[in-house]
Amino acid sequence: RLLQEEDRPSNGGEDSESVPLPLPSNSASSRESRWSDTTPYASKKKVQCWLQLSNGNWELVKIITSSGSESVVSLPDGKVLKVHDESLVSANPDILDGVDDLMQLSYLNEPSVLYNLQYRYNQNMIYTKAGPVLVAINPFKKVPLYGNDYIEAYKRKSIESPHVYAITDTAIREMIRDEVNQSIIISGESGAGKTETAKIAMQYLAALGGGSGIEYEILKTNPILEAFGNGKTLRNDNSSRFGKLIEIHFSETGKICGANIQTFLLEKSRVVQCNEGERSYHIFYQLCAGAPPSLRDKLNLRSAEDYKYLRQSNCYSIVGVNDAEEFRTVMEALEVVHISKEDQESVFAMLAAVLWLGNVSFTVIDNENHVQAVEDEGLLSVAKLIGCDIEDLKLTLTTRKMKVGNDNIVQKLKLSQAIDARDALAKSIYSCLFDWLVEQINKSLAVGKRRTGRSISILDIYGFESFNRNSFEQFCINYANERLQQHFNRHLFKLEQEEYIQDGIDWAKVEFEDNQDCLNLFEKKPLGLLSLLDEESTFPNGTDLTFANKLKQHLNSNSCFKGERDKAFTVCHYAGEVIYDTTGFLEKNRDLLHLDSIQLLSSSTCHLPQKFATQMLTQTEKPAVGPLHKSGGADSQKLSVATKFKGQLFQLMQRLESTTPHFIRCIKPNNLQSPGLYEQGLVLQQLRCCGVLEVVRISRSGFPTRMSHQKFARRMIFAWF
Ligand code: AD9
Ligand code: MG
Repeated sequence: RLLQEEDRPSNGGEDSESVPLPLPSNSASSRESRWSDTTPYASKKKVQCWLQLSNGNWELVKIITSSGSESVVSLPDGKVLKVHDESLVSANPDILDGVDDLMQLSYLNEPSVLYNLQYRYNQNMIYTKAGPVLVAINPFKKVPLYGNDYIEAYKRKSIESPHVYAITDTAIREMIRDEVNQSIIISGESGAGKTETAKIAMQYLAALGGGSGIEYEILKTNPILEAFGNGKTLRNDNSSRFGKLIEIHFSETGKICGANIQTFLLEKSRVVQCNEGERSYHIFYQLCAGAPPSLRDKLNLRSAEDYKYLRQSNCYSIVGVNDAEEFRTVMEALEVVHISKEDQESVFAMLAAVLWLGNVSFTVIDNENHVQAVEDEGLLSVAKLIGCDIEDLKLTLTTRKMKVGNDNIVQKLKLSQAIDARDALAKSIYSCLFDWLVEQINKSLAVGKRRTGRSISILDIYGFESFNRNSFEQFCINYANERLQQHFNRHLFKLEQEEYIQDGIDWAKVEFEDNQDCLNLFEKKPLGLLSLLDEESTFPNGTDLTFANKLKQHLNSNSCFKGERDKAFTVCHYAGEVIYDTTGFLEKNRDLLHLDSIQLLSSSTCHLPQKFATQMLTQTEKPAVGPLHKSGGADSQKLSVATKFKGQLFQLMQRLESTTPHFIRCIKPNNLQSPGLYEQGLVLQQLRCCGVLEVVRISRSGFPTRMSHQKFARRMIFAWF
């Protein structure tokens, strides 16, 4: 009957539902030779195969007959098709369904890997090993895999199933055994689950290395940093807007004795502006919703809807999140990390000052668009909360002191300049507050004098992002991800294979997508994205448009770069192409704050603004990068944001290089943040761009352990005694 059906043209190969669709960049046959063993399909005589349908998904089909280069196959729904053997990919026997480690698959190809991950995912087994890498697929729901019973089981090794706990356990053991610092490096796109994974790893470390009580403090840093450094984006309701490396130190007996947190480039612009449907930092909404009455009075606090900075994106709440409750959690956590009640109040005052700053408005006073600040509730509240004189505040927001020759002159600001000055002050206060908080936390977690040399660092940075409109923030975030991807490549492809070749082992090299070209596009001097950005930022007449034109002029020959219309350009990242709109790039890169504003803060009667002023001044002593430097302006001068960030990333990579890395790759199964939805195409794209399949291939043909003779001898002795 099936064969008869096959003869009918309407159900034949032209059926639009099921025409095999090779993906444009990578045909099924080339994929087969890249990732599977190279035996031609026909000689395998498999009964089960994968066939790609026109929607891109793979379907398991049964071969009925084969002749020449064509086969007749039946689909699960009973349909029968005649297809070219080229469009068939070997499937694994049922016995291999849902294996723990992709290395165990007999046929290693894209559909088999996708199927294996999906098979497990459907049963809440969100973790799978890909050789040395742990793949974690975001369940977008609570899965019963965590808590003390599981921790205990992984500690005792009574469960073998891949897990963050298992990889963290390995890190602890290797740290103790080899006396080498370890790192757990978590990567993946925005919303893939990095921050959650980092917390799960910390939970395991705290359980195993706990005892002194400091582990409790370490865990409590999470709600604080998330409140102040995370916000809702279109990709993720709890998106990290900063990068974080937490280094947890252990004593000789394997107990946690302290920790240190380093953060990277907080997205300041979110404080004053965010897209429709997104939110600013959680803490603002938490404060507005959860502050107790006495605090509300002190801060003259209103509801979130009353603040312009929070109103503009038209989004105040997050489904399933109670901001008031979260606020109590944050207050408790601040207590745990020893931030005094007084300091806490100062922190909240700074937050309220930022919110009220957004409500400060100006009136135009002449036909040159010069302005004066409106003396309303907003302005009065800011002056009170910052602890400064209201007249000083008005002057700071509407004028600029300048030195021309030997004379000090006062220049009036135009409306747009005054708004910029106001927003710059709000952003600076917030980012200083964030840095100050991290500093306080670090004091509380300090390791003490006895540094042990035994540590486990967990890296959780903002994931790769691509929106309809991408600005300077995405530019920096994606650059950081490019660097991280290189670290991944270096350890899993380059070093591994180089070692085999060096040792004279007969080794067929596995090719991988090297992202060096893209990194060069960013970092090359003088003609790279970062250098050109800095150069343009120092020109008094530089604009976003002149910057975009320079890029097009100098970088068009680079294969990772494409000039776009108007002020835009495209970068071909390892994770996909992103179009950047250069609007605001120069200003954000310069990140200037008028000296007047710093002086205003230092004149404050409160201790936090004074500290912030000092903090801002210490950042301004670096070589000048700013257009006003040349005109002798009295503005702060400092390293550009991009250059500083680049330096931080280099340092980070250096630090990680001195550790034994453990990689976790988080995968987002759908873009809707919804449970149970596994979109093959989306998963595949993430697996491809980070080279998960190549890693498996190398590990499968490679060697499980490598050790110097000395180390081997030491291990033997270790084992004997
Ligand atoms: V970003 O780059 O910071 O924008 P992340 O950090 O990769 O991103 P995050 O950890 O914040 O993503 O995860 C997004 C959401 O997925 C979380 O808020 C949870 O709702 C959900 N998630 C992630 N991992 C798990 C998990 N193991 N169990 C349950 C999870 N839910
Ligand atoms: Mg995150």
